[in-house]
Amino acid sequence: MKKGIFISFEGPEGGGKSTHIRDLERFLENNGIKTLRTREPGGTRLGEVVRDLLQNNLAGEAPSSRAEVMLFAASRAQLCENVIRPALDEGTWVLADRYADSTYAYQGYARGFNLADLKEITRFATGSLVPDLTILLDLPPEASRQRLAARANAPDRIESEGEEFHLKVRNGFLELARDNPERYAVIDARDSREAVSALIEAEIKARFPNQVRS
Ligand code: Z5A
Repeated sequence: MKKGIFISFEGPEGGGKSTHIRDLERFLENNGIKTLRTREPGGTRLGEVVRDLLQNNLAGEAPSSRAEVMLFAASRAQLCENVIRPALDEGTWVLADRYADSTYAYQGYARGFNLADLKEITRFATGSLVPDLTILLDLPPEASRQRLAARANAPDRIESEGEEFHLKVRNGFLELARDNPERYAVIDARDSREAVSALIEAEIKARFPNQVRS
């Protein structure tokens, strides 16, 4: 039975998901809460191979758009069954660096696949496991590009998509947040790291007052 809390971090690339998950991890651990960080695609041995297939063309050819959907779903299925559910069952809080909403934003709103189909594939892959809270770190494409340009590594296959694609991703996330206001917290990721972390902590305290106090 699920005893832990499941929090996903979503948003355009460079929004600070990894950074703010690390900050939240420290905050929760100071409150005596055990946490586990996951990432997608990846987070299991199988998932990390899928990540290489998706991002670095490990197979020597890019996946077709439909194969891309199924590969993200396969990585998520493995992660849910082998990592996320067992952790939640033992009372650990799971902090996920991307989850199903990324499929809806990237493969749905940006690539154009039908959201109802993607939801059905996700339901099968996850056994209907939905986060308790989704933190959307919202960033306009130009700010995202600037942050990515400051990194040493070359853009991967999906990062290399054009401006229009990334705008659709951002707007897709904002629409998902509007459609699911009880699950989503939207945070302006252009603020400083300290300001964004403080907003996330305030959101967690407000939503889970019995577990988080200080
Ligand atoms: N994808 C998909 O299409 N469908 C799916 O179902 C799933 C994923 C699950 C995974 O990328 C790709 O797969 C992603 C979506 C797609 N592709 N794209 N494009 P990834 O895992 O390799 O990377 P990412 O998720 O796109 O995120 P990232 O590039 O690792 O960025 P981040 O984790 O959000 O940000 P960060 O590394 O914490 O921060 C970036 C920089 O900004 C860094 O220098 C920080 O120091 C700085 N930073 C962070 N926060 C701040 C604030 N608040 N102020 C200033 N600077 C900050």
